[in-house]
Amino acid sequence: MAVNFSNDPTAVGFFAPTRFEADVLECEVIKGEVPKEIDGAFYRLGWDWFYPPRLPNDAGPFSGDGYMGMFRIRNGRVSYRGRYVRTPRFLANLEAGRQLFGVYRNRATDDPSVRHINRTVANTAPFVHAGRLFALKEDALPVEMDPNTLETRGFWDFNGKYRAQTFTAHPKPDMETGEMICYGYQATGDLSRDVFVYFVDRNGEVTREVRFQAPIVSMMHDIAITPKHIVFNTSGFVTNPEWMKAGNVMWGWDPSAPTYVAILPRDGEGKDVRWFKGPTRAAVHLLTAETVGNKVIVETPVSDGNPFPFFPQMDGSPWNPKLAVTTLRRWTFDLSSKKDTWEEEIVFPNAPGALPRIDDRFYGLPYRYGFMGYADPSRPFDEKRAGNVGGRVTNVYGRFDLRTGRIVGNYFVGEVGSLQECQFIPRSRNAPEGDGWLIGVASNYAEMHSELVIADAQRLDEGDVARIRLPFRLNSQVHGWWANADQLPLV
Ligand code: V55
Ligand code: FE
Repeated sequence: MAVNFSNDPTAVGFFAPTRFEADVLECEVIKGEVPKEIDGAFYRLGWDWFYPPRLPNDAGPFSGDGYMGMFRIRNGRVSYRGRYVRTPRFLANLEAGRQLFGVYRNRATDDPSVRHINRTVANTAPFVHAGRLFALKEDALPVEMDPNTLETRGFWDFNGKYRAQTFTAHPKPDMETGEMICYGYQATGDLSRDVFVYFVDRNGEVTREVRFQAPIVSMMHDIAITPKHIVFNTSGFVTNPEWMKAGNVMWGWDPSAPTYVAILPRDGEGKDVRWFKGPTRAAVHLLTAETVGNKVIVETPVSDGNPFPFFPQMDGSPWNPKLAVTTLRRWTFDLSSKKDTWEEEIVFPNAPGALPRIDDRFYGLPYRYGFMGYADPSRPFDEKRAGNVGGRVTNVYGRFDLRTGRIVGNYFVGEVGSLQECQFIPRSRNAPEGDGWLIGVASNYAEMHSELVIADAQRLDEGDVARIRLPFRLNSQVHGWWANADQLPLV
């Protein structure tokens, strides 16, 4: 059976699979100069379907094969490498010459011959801790990859001390202690309400486990940490056995599902979790959080409805693009109050973005700045030349001052481009918060190739300091991670 994507309506333009692996020993710098101080690697993980989906109702961007890219930056020079993650699923498909796995997180839709094989695509977020590089997806354990060759090393279970069956795509590093705080939800199997939380020290040893149960089975994609607390949240993405039996992707959007937020004291046990309950929301990615006195304050992009059209509305209602729009909001939880509700305030009403970042050195610390790509309508946008993408795309990276509620500068990619998630590179180890560069990949629709852009995070309005041209189109990124050369054994 020949490989043929012509029946896959999502395999078009910049979203078409690339289906090749690449090494560019030195990339072309088409503008400016790559700062000599930068020494490290920008990893980017996303999807690239190697064989077409098995079933038409799959969640395309969330189910495609994991593909890791790496920009190694040193001495003003940049190299690029891209590799598929060699998951058990990828290898089983390669052996068969076709897609054996069915829809997103629903094993019953797989070919019976692979029901015993781990079905993760490891396509969501790169992460670096204790000198190791991981490709993460929240339905499985971390897949370790060689940080230089991007060879797949296999699942990592922390020497048997990590007991959950799943591992989040968004662990949090605590830069003060060198710890990693991570968790798995549906920890004891599909549709379980178990959440297992792990504290892993700077050497990669599990030091503590906390177990609790969520009130519902819902996507719990990200967490936020403060020096005192860990915040977990559910959303309108829910599931149930009947929904799964009908052959659906795991998540459906329930427009009536409440949002539950768990606050776990960092030194507490499962019984110390305090649950709050609020209206239907999707806060998929949390910017970060702070504990101020008796209050926990979380800052996060939020939508009131379903942000992902490939997860169907459970009640059969049409997907509402207006309710998918995010605004950056502040959620305040008062631990001294007996109420189980929280205050919600919209801080940035006009900057719809979904992939917020901070200066990574400030996870678990008081912070002031956020960085996020969003659609800025005041910038020119060549709708026609941007081709099939349609509508407003992410065209700027903004610097968000959470103290004043102002966007203090934004970087514009140009009128025929769009931007993927940015990462922050500190100028030096002890530079003040937000002093450094933003790095990210841009899609150039006019020439159908990708570019790597680097902008000064304190002077975003001045444009990029360097622009690197790839001689091809990169696969679609979900998330990235920046690792300084002192965090990994890089060559
Ligand atoms: C997200 C992405 C995923 C996933 C669950 O961005 C949540 C949120 C790319 O896969 O499986
Ligand atoms: Fe994510």
